[in-house]
Amino acid sequence: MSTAGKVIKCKAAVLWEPNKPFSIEEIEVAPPKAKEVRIKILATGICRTDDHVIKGLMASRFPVIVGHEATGLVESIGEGVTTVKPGDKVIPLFMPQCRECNACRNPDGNLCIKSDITGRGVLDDGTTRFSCKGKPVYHFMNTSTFTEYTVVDEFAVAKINDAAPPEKVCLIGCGFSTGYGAAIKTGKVTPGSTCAVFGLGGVGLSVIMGCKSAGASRIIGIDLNKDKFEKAKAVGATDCISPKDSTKPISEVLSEMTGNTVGYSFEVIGRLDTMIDALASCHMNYGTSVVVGAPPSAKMLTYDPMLLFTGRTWKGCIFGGWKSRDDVPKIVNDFLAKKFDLDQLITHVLPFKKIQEGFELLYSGKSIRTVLTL
Ligand code: COD
Ligand code: ZN
Repeated sequence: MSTAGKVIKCKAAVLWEPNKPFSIEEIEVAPPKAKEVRIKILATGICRTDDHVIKGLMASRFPVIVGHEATGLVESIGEGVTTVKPGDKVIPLFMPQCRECNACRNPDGNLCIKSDITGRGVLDDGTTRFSCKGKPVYHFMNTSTFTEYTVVDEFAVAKINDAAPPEKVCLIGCGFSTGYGAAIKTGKVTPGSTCAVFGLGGVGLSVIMGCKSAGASRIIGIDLNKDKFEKAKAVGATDCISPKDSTKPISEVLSEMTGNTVGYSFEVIGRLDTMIDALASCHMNYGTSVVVGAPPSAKMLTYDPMLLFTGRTWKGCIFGGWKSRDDVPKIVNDFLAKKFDLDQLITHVLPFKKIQEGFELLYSGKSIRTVLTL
């Protein structure tokens, strides 16, 4: 029996207030209105940003359904939707692409004006499609994927190849693309170049995969935790070093190791000191340094402007700089063409009801990515 046009009752992980565990509830999901899409979620990854909402570090209205890295199937569409149809395999997009704002119209832009970075928690028409126990439940970053069904605006969903395995390509919705794009799209790493990647978590590993795929001949991973080195080498790092192993500044260590040839450096930790270290580590004249890690909010940094005066380029990116609706389907096809491997990033797969266990794995540092299947 078709569910189109009807309210769907299903299970969702609801956060009623900050600093409380998820509560698996029966919720009601209203049908999609005009230019909206209702999606049955198949698999969803756990990202640190979801935890920022739990901890109250990121603005959000409560109760809320978080989760923003997923694969699903279109269940039904609202009036006027033309880019997806029921049955399509899709990835919801926390960074939308409306194709009309200045960032969308600029060939180099991707920070769409429709992205919900301020935590409005509603769809484009200003209302929510979720309710629980008679109360409205808010959306999260245009996506809300910790639920069996969600509703998104058409500008925040991309149709992907039907052959894509949902429990793997969900990572293309956030973590993987953020790192991979930082190297390929934002840094524009060139063949034969030398790259330095600061921070070897899941996003740093994805940066390494991007550098490798762009043809870098030397990729140096930097992390305080040497347990991270094995996997970094497995995904393409040629060398790994710990800043603790030398009394010299890390930029000097890298310069000596490479004969002063680091063309590209990436900060994938989210710390002010390592942002400066990464900048100083790329070549003083032709080097490019990319800030991937989200900086701590309301913190300023001081740096020697000579670092830039000599010619370096310092840039940052969100979602790797990709234009989400255009690029996500292509990245999925590149995965299917075996241009990179996502298995190295997925350390745990759990049923959706074990979501709390998935977050415990994140806190303990035991997981790179946990994927929940529905
Ligand atoms: N020097 C060297 N290594 C360090 C240091 C240091 N001073 N401090 C920590 N590290 C290492 C840790 O040992 C760890 O291995 C690594 O840095 C960080 O890895 P994780 O596993 O904590 O984190 P990731 O890879 O999952 O993500 C890290 C980011 C900073 C990239 C992430 O939190 C982030 O800010 N993402 C970008 C923001 C964004 O695009 N948001 C949009 C939606 S998510
Ligand atoms: Zn994320």
